[in-house]
Amino acid sequence: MTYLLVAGLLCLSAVAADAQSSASARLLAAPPVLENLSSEPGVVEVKITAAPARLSLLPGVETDVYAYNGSVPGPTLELTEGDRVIVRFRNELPHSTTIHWHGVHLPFEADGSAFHPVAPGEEYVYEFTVHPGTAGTYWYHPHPHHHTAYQVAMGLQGAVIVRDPDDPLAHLSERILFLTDNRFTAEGAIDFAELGSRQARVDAENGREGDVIFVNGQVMPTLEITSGEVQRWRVLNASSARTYLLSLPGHGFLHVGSDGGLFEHPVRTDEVLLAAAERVELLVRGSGNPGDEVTLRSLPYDRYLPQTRPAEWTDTLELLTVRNSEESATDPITLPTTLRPIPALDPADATVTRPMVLTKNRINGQMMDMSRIDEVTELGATEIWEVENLVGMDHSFHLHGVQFQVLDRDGEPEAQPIWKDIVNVPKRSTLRFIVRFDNYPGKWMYHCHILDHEDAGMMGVLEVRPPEP
Ligand SMILES: [Cu+2]
Repeated sequence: MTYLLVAGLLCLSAVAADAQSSASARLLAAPPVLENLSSEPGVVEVKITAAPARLSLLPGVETDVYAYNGSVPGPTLELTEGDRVIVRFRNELPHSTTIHWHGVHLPFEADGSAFHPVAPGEEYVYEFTVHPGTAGTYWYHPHPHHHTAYQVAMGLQGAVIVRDPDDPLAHLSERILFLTDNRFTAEGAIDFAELGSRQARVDAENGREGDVIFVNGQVMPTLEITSGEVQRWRVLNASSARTYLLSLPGHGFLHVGSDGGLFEHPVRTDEVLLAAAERVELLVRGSGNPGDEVTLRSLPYDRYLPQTRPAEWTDTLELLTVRNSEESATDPITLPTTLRPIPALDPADATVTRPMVLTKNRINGQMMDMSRIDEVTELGATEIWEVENLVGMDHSFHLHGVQFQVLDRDGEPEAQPIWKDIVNVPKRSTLRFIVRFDNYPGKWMYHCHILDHEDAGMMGVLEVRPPEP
């Protein structure tokens, strides 16, 4: 058994190495964009079908996948603040599924959580209006009870971009970097650990990580930049569990946005941590001579328990080649120092501090029960949530339907208010965020976004009730 496992691992690495070496400087391509079927101004109407497909994820190999409209990753939903959105969804999978609009502020019935499953062969219409002030980078993925990790690994995920009509960075050229990882058998099938195997136990503990890293579905593509040009990168971590510590040697980043859109003030940094489901907006300036190349990397980051920490965790992963184009240098661009005002939510307005204690597959000692309401609040309430990770590995915390502002981490105040919907809570640490439950009553899930943990029950339900008459 041990021998077979070892042989299996060797095969996996060979597949990964193959994918890397045959990538040979393919230019980065953005995922397709969903076609707007409405001609009415301010209305975006799209059709999405989830169905089995056979696609070439790795060069020269066909793989059975699940795909949104036949592509992995799925097509990008492009929206503008104020848009009325109608998504006509059809489930042609052999399982129940949903589409969850991760981070988008919308009605409970449109959230696509496990409370609204769509059976095989059925259709569901998601309808919502995009709130002003919510321009940012979001994504969509399935959220069926207990089966999210499997369906995401099979290929179901896509980007959502919400634009501000007065975007202060609209003049910059933009790239989506949609990060996923996956694992394949020697035959090129998506590889899931055998039930009861050591790998299955490692996946359950760490969350399933893959040894092939994709950017927009491509392995190690090349992105071109002109010397002096400033590009805006929207980086989405759509991986089930993997955390990336992004670095672009010799360049650095101007970090301008997070899950819920732009910061008030840009932050210069050399490294950006991106846990599963988080998004960042980064500005990158081209420098050097035509043909110069530099690699976007993910540096080692220890989010693991010592018992299941992968031997390769100290490896630096290569994600993307950034190559200076042959075009002549562009004139330097000046960037605004204030991107937009972000009013800080006031802790004095909070009516309650809600403890959220994270342990293995549990929140506040409980595993998810769809028939239980764990927390109750009133529409319009402002609350502080204190998320404490008691264990020796990082977990994340995602709250559906709203954006929140982190107040402090282990007592250390945040430098500026930032809109987020998912936050990494490092091992044995505590962070507090402040949130206001505006507009939408309903049952909102909160959970760890390591998908295997979510599926195993690391999730709870907050009911937001209309005020008593
Ligand atoms: Cu977790």
